[in-house]
Amino acid sequence: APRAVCVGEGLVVLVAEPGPLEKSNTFHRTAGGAEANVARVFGQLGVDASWISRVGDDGFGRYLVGQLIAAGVDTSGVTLDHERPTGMYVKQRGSGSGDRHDLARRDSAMTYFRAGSAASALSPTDIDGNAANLVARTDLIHFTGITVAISDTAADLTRYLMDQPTLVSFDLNYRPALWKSRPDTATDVLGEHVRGSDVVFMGADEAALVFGTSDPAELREMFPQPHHLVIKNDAHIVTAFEGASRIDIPALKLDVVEKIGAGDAFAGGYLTGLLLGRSSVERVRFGHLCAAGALTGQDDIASVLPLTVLTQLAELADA
Ligand code: KDG
Repeated sequence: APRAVCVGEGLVVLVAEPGPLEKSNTFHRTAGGAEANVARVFGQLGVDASWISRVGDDGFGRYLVGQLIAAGVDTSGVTLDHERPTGMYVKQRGSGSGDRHDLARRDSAMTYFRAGSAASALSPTDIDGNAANLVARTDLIHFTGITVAISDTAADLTRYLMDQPTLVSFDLNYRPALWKSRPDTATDVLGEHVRGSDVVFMGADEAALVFGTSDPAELREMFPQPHHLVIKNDAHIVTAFEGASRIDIPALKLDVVEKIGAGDAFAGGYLTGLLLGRSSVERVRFGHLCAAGALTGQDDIASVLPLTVLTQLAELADA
């Protein structure tokens, strides 16, 4: 099986019951963190996946590691931090349809409790022992703009990873809340990571915020470096560039329950297709099928991808 290493913070997710947070009495606990989400998708699709991170020596840290293991992910590269806690976020549910005026239909909101977390201490020194072996023999390294943003030492780590002689995958994942103390640096720092990676994912909306355009052709012109550049727009169309060739593929039609994490599921599917040597059309289809699993539940990704998705993936893999 192909090998992949995902590097970044895992977060315990507390999904609030619908309504304003001050009225929420109960929370559903689940697992999140963009790179951990991708690792769990890989694990479920049969990729030999590892997660490199830091977690606190606490119940939430043990829960996260357990969730990754349950999804078939190797966690031997995870460092236990005895000083700092595991990070967390609260998810206030919206359907993700993006309608800001209708409470039930607007995007979900994330509230972070992660400052000073174990994973914010990630640095190049975490790539030692097991983690160094994993990085040395992997086919693919994946991380996101979240890891770039959580601390200066974590950005040192992503720069170190970007220089490794293997396929490097980067998902822009622009989270304005993480750039609040230095908003004017996001464009440069994230742009540097886009240029330094081989496979890049971005949402058209976040590209507009960070790079000033959501137009795929303009983004390609701005970023000719990554061989694979994948842009997802609000009309649910994915534009995938592979070198100079371009395809535009619409997503599956479905009733969206909740959107956070769907991008991670898409990346997991797309990258699995890439690792299996599939065509760009098939890679986007893999991505859409995985995203469909995430979009139809309230968790970041589907814990077990629905049977229909797995069956379709298997058919694609056999084709
Ligand atoms: O892509 C989903 C992530 O945004 C979510 O799991 C939380 O990692 C997270 C973040 O930093 O936003």
